[in-house]
Amino acid sequence: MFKITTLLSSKLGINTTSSTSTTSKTIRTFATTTASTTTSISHRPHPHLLFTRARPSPISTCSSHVRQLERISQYTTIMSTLPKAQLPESLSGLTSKPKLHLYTASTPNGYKASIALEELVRAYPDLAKDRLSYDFIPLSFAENDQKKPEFLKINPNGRIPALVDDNFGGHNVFETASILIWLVENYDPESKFWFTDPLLRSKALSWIFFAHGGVGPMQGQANHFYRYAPEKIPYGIKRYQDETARLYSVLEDGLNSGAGEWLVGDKYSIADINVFAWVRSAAWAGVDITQFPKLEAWVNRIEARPGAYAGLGIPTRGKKLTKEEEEAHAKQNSAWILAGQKK
Ligand SMILES: N[C@@H](CCC(=O)N[C@@H](CS)C(=O)NCC(=O)O)C(=O)O
Repeated sequence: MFKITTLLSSKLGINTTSSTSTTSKTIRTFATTTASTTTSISHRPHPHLLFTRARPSPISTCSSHVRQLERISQYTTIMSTLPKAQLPESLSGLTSKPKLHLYTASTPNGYKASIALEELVRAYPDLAKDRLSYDFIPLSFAENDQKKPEFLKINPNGRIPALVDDNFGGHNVFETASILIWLVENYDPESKFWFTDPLLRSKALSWIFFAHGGVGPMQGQANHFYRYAPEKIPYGIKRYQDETARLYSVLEDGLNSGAGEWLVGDKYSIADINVFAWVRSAAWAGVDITQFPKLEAWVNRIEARPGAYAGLGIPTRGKKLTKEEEEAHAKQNSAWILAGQKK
């Protein structure tokens, strides 16, 4: 096994510093890779990531082992070190292999994608049995999963969420707004969450870009200075909280100027989903949402939707924290956030 380990290391660039038992798991034949359809399913990112053709190296002094490996299989699967994929509850009866794979975590950006998927699954139950079927891979920031090489091939930015679509040969999509647009363009045939009218679609894109470039980054910075920064810098905290509140006031005006219920037209769309997950976490950033009554009512309206509720449980549902729990949570997060900044 040691020789095979060394061989894998030199031929395929695999880190083989793990124990022999772990290493034995890294060698699997393509043919024996199976998918279970229970709620925890075998993690199978798209083929180009994990299947590496085992080929003899011209510099190998171990050619007999190369041949031995090739006899085991034409392909060698490198066991992913990412967590296993899981089926969402909404697809618990699914018997076929899910087509979409969402890499995510329980954060506002992660929830955007899971809410969109859960809304679509409910809107198109037949599609959800096939092309729209999905599983999710819960990445751990504490384990730095989002920076692992196999994930960086899916999202070179090393952040969640990211989507792999087997309906399109394992096509990878990253950046939340891009994921939402991909989903409605490909899995919303009746435009239940999107717009066929070019003017409404343009309006929706305006709100999507506004939130993607404004609310997410600014509220993220408010979170950082208010919750995670090693020193409390009043200027930084105020700057980003004020800017987040200002952006909320723009959303409030947006709701006032339309029919009042949704950001675009008279329809709940991905323009709403794209910013909702951030606005509902206003308190974590220290921003008081009660200053914006329309926006607060809009949050409550979306939270009451079964699809949004289900999406907020993927991968896990947050719970209301006490002051002490909030501090402990912030401390735990700041450890990986600050460590990550050094890279
Ligand atoms: N602009 C990106 C932002 C993604 C993002 O910042 N994700 C955060 C979680 S909300 C993340 O993965 N953080 C991990 C890290 O910074 O290492 C998007 O919209 O997808």
